[in-house]
Amino acid sequence: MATNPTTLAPRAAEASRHGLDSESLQRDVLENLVSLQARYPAIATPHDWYMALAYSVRDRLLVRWVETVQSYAARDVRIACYLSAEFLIGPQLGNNLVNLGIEADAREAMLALGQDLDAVMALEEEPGLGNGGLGRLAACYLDSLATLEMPAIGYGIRYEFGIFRQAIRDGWQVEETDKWLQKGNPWEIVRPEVAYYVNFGGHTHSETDAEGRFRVRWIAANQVKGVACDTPVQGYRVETCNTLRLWRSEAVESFDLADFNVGDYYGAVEQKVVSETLSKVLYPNDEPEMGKRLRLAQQYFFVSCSLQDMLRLLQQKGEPIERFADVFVAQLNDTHPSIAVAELMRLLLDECGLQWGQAWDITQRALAYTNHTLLPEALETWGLPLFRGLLPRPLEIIYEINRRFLDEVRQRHPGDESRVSRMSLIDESGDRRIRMAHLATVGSHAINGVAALHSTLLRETVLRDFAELWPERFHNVTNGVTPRRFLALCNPGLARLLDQTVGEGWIADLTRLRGLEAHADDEAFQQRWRAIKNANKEALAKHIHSATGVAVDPRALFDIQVKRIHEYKRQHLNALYIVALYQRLRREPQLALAPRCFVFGGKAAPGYAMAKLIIRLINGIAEVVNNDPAMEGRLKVVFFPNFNVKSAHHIYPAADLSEQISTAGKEASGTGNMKFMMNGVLTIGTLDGANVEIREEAGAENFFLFGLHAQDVERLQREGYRPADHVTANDELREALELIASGHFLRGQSDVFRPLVENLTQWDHFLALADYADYVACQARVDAAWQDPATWTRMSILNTARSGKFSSDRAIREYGDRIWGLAPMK
Ligand code: 26V
Repeated sequence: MATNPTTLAPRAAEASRHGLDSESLQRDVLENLVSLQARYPAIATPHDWYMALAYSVRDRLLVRWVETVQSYAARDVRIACYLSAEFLIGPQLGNNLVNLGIEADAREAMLALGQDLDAVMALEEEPGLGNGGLGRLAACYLDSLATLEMPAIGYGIRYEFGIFRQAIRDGWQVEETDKWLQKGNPWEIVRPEVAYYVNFGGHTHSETDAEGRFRVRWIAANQVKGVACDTPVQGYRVETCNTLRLWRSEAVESFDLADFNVGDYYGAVEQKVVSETLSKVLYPNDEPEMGKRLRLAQQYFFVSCSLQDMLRLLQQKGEPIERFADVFVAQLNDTHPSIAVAELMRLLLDECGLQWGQAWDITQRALAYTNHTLLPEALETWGLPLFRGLLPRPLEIIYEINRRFLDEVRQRHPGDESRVSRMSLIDESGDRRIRMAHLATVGSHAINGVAALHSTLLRETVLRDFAELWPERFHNVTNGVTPRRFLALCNPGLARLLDQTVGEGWIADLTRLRGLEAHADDEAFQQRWRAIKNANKEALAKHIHSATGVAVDPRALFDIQVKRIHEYKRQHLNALYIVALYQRLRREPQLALAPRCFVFGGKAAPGYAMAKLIIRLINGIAEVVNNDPAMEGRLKVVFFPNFNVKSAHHIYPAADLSEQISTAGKEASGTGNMKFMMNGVLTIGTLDGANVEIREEAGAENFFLFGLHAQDVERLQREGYRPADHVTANDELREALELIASGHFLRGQSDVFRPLVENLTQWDHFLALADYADYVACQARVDAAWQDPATWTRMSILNTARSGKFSSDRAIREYGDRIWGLAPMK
């Protein structure tokens, strides 16, 4: 029964804020509805109920949060700081309920208030503060750090506009702004008192101080203030609640006033607007940088705020500056925060007055760098004029780091000037540019790739000279994903069956899923397994219908490819196969092929024309196939718009087949592949990224492998690849390409897909045509396996059973042991 909040005594209300039972939750939700939303139940909107529940859950996190923060300040612990320009944390309510262990109580409480928990959770806007895998990885790692009770802080940028929302109009991607903060963010605590100033522009001035030491002052042209916006990160069923601290930029008041006093009111306001623009919008990480000054400013802004915050915490702990690297280790999530090498040096030299040698020792011991891509066009560099204009003092420090580093190289390899220029932090081959991966490598004590194959290739290619110089600094840490969100939360049906079969312990120790192997051939168990998958497919079918208007049959094989749209990920290879299937079925309606529903999802970078064209092609194929009566009950094609964490929750658990078909050597790891595997989805894939390890774990017989190996790809490209040969040799492929070029999938407009077809037949940089025939043959094996439900279900069960390695808990333990010197608390 609902309680009248006005009758609650203050003491009782206080106690209820901590209570984890459904009654105290219910009381608190009602109280928050009145005191925070200013609403009574009768007039409350569904969103009011969401806010009231979110605040009630947050209250329960705060107790643990405050205690965790206090214990880090008081105890002699090393704190891992995860520096990342992106944190794609996804919706918070459901995850916090799971981690606090109060989902059932919350459901009961909301029911008593006349609300359905799932409907309330569906109202949450997700913070899209990341592009894809890299940002989501950072979020999974925060979940594991808290769950393993490891002292950690996530540092990043609080973008006002996250990744754009993708709408599909007339088959094309259209970008819309992401207004995730419009209705307020109940998970965030803004801390105006935790703020730092960051310099930009101007010049430097060197002098000798009273003690005769060389000192540099940076006389900045302007300053921006960074304010801490904190989000609690609750571990799974533990007392630890860590912090995600995101920086929001603000104007510096005193600067405004100075301008105001001399009468330049509009100048002052303009300065304010520029300052506040810094944290406005997330850039796509998969578009070439080229002169994006604001992006560099963002990177320096969040890195400087974070390092200053670490220095302040060090002081609060009463530790001397010499102990910085004993108290903190900062992991650089790709090169986006690699300016930390220069900024930490600057803070230690210019602000703390240390000598170069000591500052460099601290910097190297405190920093570690993770590389997330080998694609040459993706390696970050910044032109010198832009860098100098924005960051004159960090640039001087980079020059000095480079001078000392190249001396070392020359000493080790006398006369080898080509090695020196290959390794230099400055690329002098054209316009001079700073190589951020080299800066991050030189400034770190540990460098790692994100899957075994990727780490090997990293040592052999992009960072070869560095791995030769410092082999002991190179590591592999294969990525992982959190089983809390990507299994327990998003697949409650399967989670229940797992609880009953192997015990609840699997959620914090995913290797326990091995206990499922014993049931893989058990007919009754197989039936329950299939029933859960079917229910998930029915639920996805509803989402697909409401998002696209397409009705799909849950009995069809759900063949799914969701990820950013990229030529190297080869959504067009999948599309080519669908076109070939379509032609086959038209020609031979009796063909004994299992009904399939192909689902695609993913955003294209706004400036990436080819990726946008691939989306248009998929939608064109979908329109033709789905409206052809001959395809009814045989073939369906869906492009699910605006793939994000929230829709991912519905997609992974409902898939039968996971498409991981990138050109071997190009996908550093992939993490969607792991999310599918946990949910009992079979993979069709190349030997790329973590697929290699997924296949090793699952067993080769439970993985559909095709395609060239990384060495073949490299050799083929070196020796001269001729895609046209594959077209001539394969009639089905040739006809598919011709049909696309003819405009058949764009209401007869023959010019639109031409560039795509020409690109494939002339260049095919990612060898889609070279892998085509093998892919098609592999898809035939998929079809055969699907037609035997006992075989398929066994494979599905074994995939889940053997997915333990891909928990982010395992990955974080490895970072803790090998890189941070930091053990889990429990
Ligand atoms: C950036 C660019 C920029 C220029 C155009 C091409 C291009 C392609 C990709 C990227 C992404 C760079 C960093 C990144 O997001 N890497 C992803 O990190 C994931 C987490 O480790 C990993 O699973 C993905 O395989 C990897 O692509």
